[in-house]
Amino acid sequence: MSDQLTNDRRKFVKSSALTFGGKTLLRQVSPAWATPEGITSSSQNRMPSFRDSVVSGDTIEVTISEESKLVAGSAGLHITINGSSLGLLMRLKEGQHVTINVTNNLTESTTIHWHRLIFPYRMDGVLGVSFPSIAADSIFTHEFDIEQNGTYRYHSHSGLQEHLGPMAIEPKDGNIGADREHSIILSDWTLEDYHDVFRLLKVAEGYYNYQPRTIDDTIIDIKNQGLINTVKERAMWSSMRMNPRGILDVTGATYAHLMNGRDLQTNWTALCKSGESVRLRLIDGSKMTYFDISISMEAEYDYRVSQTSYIQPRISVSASLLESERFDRPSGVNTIRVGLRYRMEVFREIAPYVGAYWLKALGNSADNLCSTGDSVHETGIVFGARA
Ligand SMILES: [Cu+2]
Repeated sequence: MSDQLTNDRRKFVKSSALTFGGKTLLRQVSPAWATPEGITSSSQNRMPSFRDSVVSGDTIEVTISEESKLVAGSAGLHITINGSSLGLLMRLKEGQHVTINVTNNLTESTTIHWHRLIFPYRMDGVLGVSFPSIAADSIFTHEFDIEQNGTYRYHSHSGLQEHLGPMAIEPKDGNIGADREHSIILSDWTLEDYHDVFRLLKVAEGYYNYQPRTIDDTIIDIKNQGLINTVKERAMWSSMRMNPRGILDVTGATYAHLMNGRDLQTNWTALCKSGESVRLRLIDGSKMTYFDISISMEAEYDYRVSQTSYIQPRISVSASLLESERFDRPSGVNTIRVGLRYRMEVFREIAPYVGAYWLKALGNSADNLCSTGDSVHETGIVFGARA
């Protein structure tokens, strides 16, 4: 994201225009609400580029249909909400009363469950618990008071249906505490029919697990913790009839992992201006994936030493945002990297640089490196050209 950061307004507009160009080609992949610009206090009321994908107000119309969509380079059938498989971005306000009319255009019944919202249970679409389902070709009206604020999602609670969408609820005073905000849905998507996936798992639970332990791992474990401990540990897992590497039944063997509907090749980008405060609304909309989120921040300063050359001290910090003790990943700072570069602006467009850096791993990242016998420090030389 930091490469996109610039305080040059012209560049900002230019890069947005380029992304818009790309978006026309990939319209089907990413929902219209996931613009690189996000939502700012000034765009909030106009919302020009979002078309109808960002909705607010007291009455919201939702239509559920089935359409062919392009995801991760392949077309497949998706259940969509108002034309998008990642739904509408509903921007609501704490204290308001909202009416949401859900029209089911599918040939089967569906539901919409408002995840973690506090309201009368009969309004919540949890099939068979609080709700009978919305039959094909019919409309259900959800009506409730909004009693909380924050980031939420809504999703189907019927069979293996996968449609979902984001919901951002502003506090009563309308202050979201940032100049700009981006909603980010992380999800997983397979081209296989979910009923096939389900059947294959019933036939062989490790069907999508391509990384079970091998004899090599046993040899490494014996080296690291001794024969007795290795045997004890293996016995513990087998007494539980579990595979220590089988935490997720469905893996990247069939899933494409998506950020706002885009895969690694088409990559979602967020733009911000220098000096802005930014709020990220992160939503795990996956069926079966834990996402490890980390963020890296860079700061640099230019000291001019002559007409054409600069010395540039820089620091970058990378930190995990999500804590997942189960996987030994506490949140916090993972690495700190400090460096110094020397840059020559010989040509107007391109400035070659050379520099050195020193990196230190901290916390859990350092522990992981220690356990494999690697160093927690790293030094290196960098060179390149700044365009
Ligand atoms: Cu839920």
